[in-house]
Amino acid sequence: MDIKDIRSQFPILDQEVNGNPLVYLDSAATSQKPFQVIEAVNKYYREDNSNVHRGVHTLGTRATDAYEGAREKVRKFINASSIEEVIFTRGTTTSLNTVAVSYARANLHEGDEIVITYMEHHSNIIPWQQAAKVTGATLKYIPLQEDGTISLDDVRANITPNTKIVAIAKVSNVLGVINPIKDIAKIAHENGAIMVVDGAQGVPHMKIDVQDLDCDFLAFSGHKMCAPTGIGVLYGKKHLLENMEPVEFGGEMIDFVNLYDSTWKELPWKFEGGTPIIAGAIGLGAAIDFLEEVGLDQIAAHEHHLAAYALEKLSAVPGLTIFGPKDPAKRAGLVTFNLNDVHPHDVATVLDAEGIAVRAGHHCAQPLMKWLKQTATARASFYLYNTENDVDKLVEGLLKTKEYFSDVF
Ligand code: 7TS
Repeated sequence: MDIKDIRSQFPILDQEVNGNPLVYLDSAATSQKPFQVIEAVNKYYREDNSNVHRGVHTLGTRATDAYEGAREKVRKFINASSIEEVIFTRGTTTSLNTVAVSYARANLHEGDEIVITYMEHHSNIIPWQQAAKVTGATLKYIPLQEDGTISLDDVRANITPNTKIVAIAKVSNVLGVINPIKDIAKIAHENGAIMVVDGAQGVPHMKIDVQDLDCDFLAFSGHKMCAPTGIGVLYGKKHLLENMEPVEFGGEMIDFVNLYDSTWKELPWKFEGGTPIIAGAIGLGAAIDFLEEVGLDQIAAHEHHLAAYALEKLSAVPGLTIFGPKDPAKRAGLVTFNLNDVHPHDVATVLDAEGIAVRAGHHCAQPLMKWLKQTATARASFYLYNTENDVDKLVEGLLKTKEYFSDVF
């Protein structure tokens, strides 16, 4: 599929915002959805809507087949060994909290360590803070190098035989840094720790193979990979999940319920209490089909090209500071910046008047903002439907912003 074909699949892109063609540069917050996904969700509600795993009636069977079919698509997409290892959740945040509550609280004790980095999203910080408070474990941060990357020497220095959990993002949502998860997982395992990967910004953009990475848990969100909001995935190694207690109890997840105790269904359903996110999972399955049709390698190469192009073009904007590595080889498809002392919310507002959507704020990464010595930043993030023209428009928009706020230059 060439870029024109890809763009034609996303109806939302074909519109004007404030009198200008929409330039959507906020896919790291949430991606747009192609026809294939919209139609799959539409078809489910129009033709197959029913609860799953219970009815013997035809609609119930269709809904169950579609829901479980989506699980198999996810399994194949991340190369999990079995569907028992693929749990549907609400998203990355819920997936990480599930590990922090069910695994960490049961397995950590005083003197144990949880190791994360300064570049983590709040969803990969706060669950560990809470687990540390409850268990008496210590939360440790791997420092960042000057360009925002982490070095394996620092990883080795911070992971010790006391470390029980290492939890790191595949890709930073602010710096765009791609972390060497396979190497970090090896160091974690050599020390007897498990490796938890926040895949929110990684899984949508590059081929992730859980067996190759040898990660123990992987969390990601459907809405950042062309699927609806409200659906996500927790991958976990079977032997770990088998020994974990569910965090939500009720319908769907039980085997037998007695007056004073109950037993759980087998994996993965013991972690899916209540009526699941059926339409969301079906939408995620359709999104995976779409991404695979385009090809994850093509998507990664396209975004990598756009990031390199953006770094080059943006460096010509006077007064613009770009955060994260200058070397495009170390980056995924997003660029975070500030324009002199103009507040990023003002930058985003002027860009919006030009039809350009970027995110401004702390990006749910306040410890990283502190490290960057910024209160907030602006961020342009790319996906498979973005073009060099989008980057050119961003540069034009920033030059206009600069004119508008000429008193701070
Ligand atoms: N981890 C990372 C690295 C993220 O970028 C995000 C969301 C999350 C976890 C949480 O994902 P959720 O789907 O559970 O909310 N990041 C962003 C962002 O950068 N802008 O808006 C949401």
